[in-house]
Amino acid sequence: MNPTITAFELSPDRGRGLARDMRVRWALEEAGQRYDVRLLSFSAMKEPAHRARHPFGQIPTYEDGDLALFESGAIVLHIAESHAGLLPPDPVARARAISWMFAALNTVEPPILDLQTVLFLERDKSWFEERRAMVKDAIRRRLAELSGHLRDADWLDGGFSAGDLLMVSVLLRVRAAGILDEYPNLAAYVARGEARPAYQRAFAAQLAVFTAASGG
Ligand code: GTB
Repeated sequence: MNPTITAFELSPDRGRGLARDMRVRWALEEAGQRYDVRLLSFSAMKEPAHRARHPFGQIPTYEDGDLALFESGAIVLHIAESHAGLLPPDPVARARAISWMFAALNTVEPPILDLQTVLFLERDKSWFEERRAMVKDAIRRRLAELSGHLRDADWLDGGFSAGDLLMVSVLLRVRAAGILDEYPNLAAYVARGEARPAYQRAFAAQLAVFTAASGG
């Protein structure tokens, strides 16, 4: 039996890989693990059947036999721990790769999420321009630090790991705002992630869902 993940039936990003099922799909593709997908509408996500899997009524989830997981980071960590290729075998290198997973989700992603909130929910506020500038500066501070760490390396800490998978996924969410291109090494890092065959397969799979649901 393949594991089953959940994803948007009709993703608001029109299948451009920004919803968080993409990280899980990418990890599964890197691991060479086939998977099934249960597509959910926004209302189905809030039904008891889905809340039994996800207390907050969101996607993605992951089910494999008796195991049911939610939170994209926890799901990617589980996949990385149960397959070769996403975490180094050496315990020290492995712990460092896991640090990068948390850094992506807890340190780099929060200001990026703040910008989405400002752009989608706060445009009508009198303080919109000021708040947008503050949040963009907060993102720039983090990206400058990350850029300084990466320098001209291909990946954050040795070979490609689940830490890179999550960091690239997070950085992709800020590209449309034009900020990523201010840091050429980070833009190149993201492009390296996107060029991986596993990323390409995951992207094609979630785009196909949107294309089918929207009638092509
Ligand atoms: N911390 C959780 C995780 O990492 O798994 C957050 C999960 C989450 O935010 N899920 C979102 C969701 O289910 C989808 S990914 N939202 C529905 C709801 O809360 O009712 C967030 C997302 C949505 C849309 C875009 N987009 O259109 O670009 C990008 C990301």
